[in-house]
Amino acid sequence: MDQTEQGLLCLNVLLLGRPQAGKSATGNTLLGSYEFQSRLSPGAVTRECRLCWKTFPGFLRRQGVETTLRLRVLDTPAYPNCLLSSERVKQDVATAAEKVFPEGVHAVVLVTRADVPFCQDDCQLVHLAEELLGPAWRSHTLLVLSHSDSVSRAGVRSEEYLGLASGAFQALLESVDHRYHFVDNSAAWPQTEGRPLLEKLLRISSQSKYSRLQIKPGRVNDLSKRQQERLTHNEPIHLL
Ligand SMILES: Nc1nc2c(ncn2[C@@H]2O[C@H](COP(=O)(O)OP(=O)(O)OP(=O)(O)O)[C@@H](O)[C@H]2O)c(=O)[nH]1
Ligand SMILES: [Mg+2]
Repeated sequence: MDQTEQGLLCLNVLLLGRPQAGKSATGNTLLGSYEFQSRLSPGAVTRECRLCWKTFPGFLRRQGVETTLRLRVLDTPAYPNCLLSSERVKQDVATAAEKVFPEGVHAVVLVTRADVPFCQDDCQLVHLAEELLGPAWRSHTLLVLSHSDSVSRAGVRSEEYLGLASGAFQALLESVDHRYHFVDNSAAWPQTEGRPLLEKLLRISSQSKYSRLQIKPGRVNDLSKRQQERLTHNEPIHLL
């Protein structure tokens, strides 16, 4: 989070998750509007990284000053991916994150589904985050469980539900200091659903003293430099 300008906070968020986990939908919930393409697919909907941003005037008060939040969210292709190689996804994410967040990433959101059992693909995300950002990713990460509406419909409380999850899931939860958040991306009011999620991410950023994660040197190679040229022509969308 930049502290140089009084009355302004920046939050750079990187979304990661396996296919159809609800990454794009979670990005939309964070932004409070439908910006990223999100739909049911037997393949993968998001094929390229895409940045959207939004400004929230007067989102919070800091030291008595009304403060604007400048949120930037980078949506990414699924990892692992049935259409793109793992190396390609890693390179694409590394290139895009380095380009759109030159000052670094404040918070990582690992998206997984609450309505299906945690699986091996989810575990691979740990390696992806570690490889892209180094070991510090853990203190900047929130595990987001999408499809919380299914859990609510089943009449189970979220803590009770998590207690029933596999050992691998518990290990992941422990590795991010038990930071998790259930989200219903199908909610009629994404702004209302997104607010507590945003507040949690701001807390994570503040707890890590507003430090920022950089893409590990060496992750962006010549191949991805070519991809970067392509990204330059893919103008980000300014929402407000
Ligand atoms: N009911 C419900 N549906 C959700 C939720 N989150 C996502 N979905 C649905 O799940 C499907 C996949 O969501 P996406 O946001 O496209 O998932 P993704 O991870 O971006 O998918 P890929 O880009 O294909 O990897 C869509 O039909 C969403 O509407 C949720 O919290 N509740
Ligand atoms: Mg997507």
